[in-house]
Amino acid sequence: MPECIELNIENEIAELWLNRPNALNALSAQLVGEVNDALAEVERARPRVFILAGRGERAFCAGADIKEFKPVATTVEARARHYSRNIFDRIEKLPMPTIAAVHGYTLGGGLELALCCDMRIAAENARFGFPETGLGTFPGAGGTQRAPRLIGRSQAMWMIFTGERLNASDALRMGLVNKVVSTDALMGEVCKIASMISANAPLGVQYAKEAILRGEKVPLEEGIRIETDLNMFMDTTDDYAEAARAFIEKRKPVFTGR
Ligand code: CO8
Repeated sequence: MPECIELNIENEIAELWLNRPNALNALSAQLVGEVNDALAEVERARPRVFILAGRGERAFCAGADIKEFKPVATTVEARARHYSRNIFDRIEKLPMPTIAAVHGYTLGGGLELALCCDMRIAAENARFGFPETGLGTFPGAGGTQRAPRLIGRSQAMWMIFTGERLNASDALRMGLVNKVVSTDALMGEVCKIASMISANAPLGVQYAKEAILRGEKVPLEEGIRIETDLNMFMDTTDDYAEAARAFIEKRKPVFTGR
């Protein structure tokens, strides 16, 4: 049984909870290992939506476990350590929509985890920052790449160079999060969004995500070709026909994911 996380998959919605509230959900080696195992389970179960959240009142995640920090002698050892942390890329590559439900401290590797998700919904008490440069390093789990792509180079540089913490309304203004809700309402809001997504055609949602992610890496013209190819496939699906039938019959469509 995992000790540092919880994974619940119900009604095709997966909730992965970081669960070390006494350490503000810091990313210990054990927690990272358990997240890796949980992601394998999510990849196998293929839920419609994946939610990442943190237990306890004070933090989504306060970043790497500083108590486990150990300098290494060579970059060869450092490289081995980096590859053991592939949870970041793995979350980004999940085929279903992913939502980070963030509250309290969301720092360093915790913010980098949230940046791997497709959407971020924040509680009013959320506080965001990259403290790494004050710890003798810099964000190395995607922060220097994903933050500028999301909020722009200059804002990301400001956050990374200064380590200053943003509150939830600053984060919303910058586009770091999609929405801010009261702290008590956080999980209710995230579950509502997850239900809205899972009421839509599964293949429509999945291929939309694929088109967006693949399109980001190529020039617009090629992106349009990717979109067209995936979109033409949609026209052949049962759910496309079902949606038109349901519209004419004035009822809600029943999607099967085929
Ligand atoms: N690592 C380990 N333990 C932590 C961490 C952490 N990052 N953050 C908090 N804790 C522990 C504290 O040690 C304390 O434990 P204890 O009660 O046993 O002393 C408990 O959580 C509560 O914390 P505080 O008493 O410090 O609470 P405060 O309200 O005084 O302060 C802060 C809250 C401001 C969040 C403070 O705890 C803090 O500054 N924490 C460190 C935040 C930080 O610098 N994080 C970035 C680390 S670098 C990073 O994330 C790089 C990511 C690389 C990728 C990693 C992949 C695995």
